[in-house]
Amino acid sequence: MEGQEVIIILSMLDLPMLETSPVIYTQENIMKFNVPDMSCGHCKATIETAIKSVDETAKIEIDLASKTVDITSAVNAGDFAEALESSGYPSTALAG
Ligand SMILES: [Cu+2]
Repeated sequence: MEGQEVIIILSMLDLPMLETSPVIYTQENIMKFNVPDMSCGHCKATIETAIKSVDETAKIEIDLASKTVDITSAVNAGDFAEALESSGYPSTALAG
């Protein structure tokens, strides 16, 4: 009797989690950063490596002329900003 009750309670808890977790964790956002110290292809490679260390599947677009980095990922912008900073490239988040 007690064992059956535990199984019923667990299955009630599991169902909503299975339905909601894919929605929460696969939501991707496009984040824009200004990286003022980025000036050449070597900087670009270092920045790409830093971003990939946070999210291997992130989509990255780097424009050296405007010193902007666009990242498409489900990971928070703050995590990328931290990785950029620790690889020597402080950044500012840009709107849109
Ligand atoms: Cu450089």
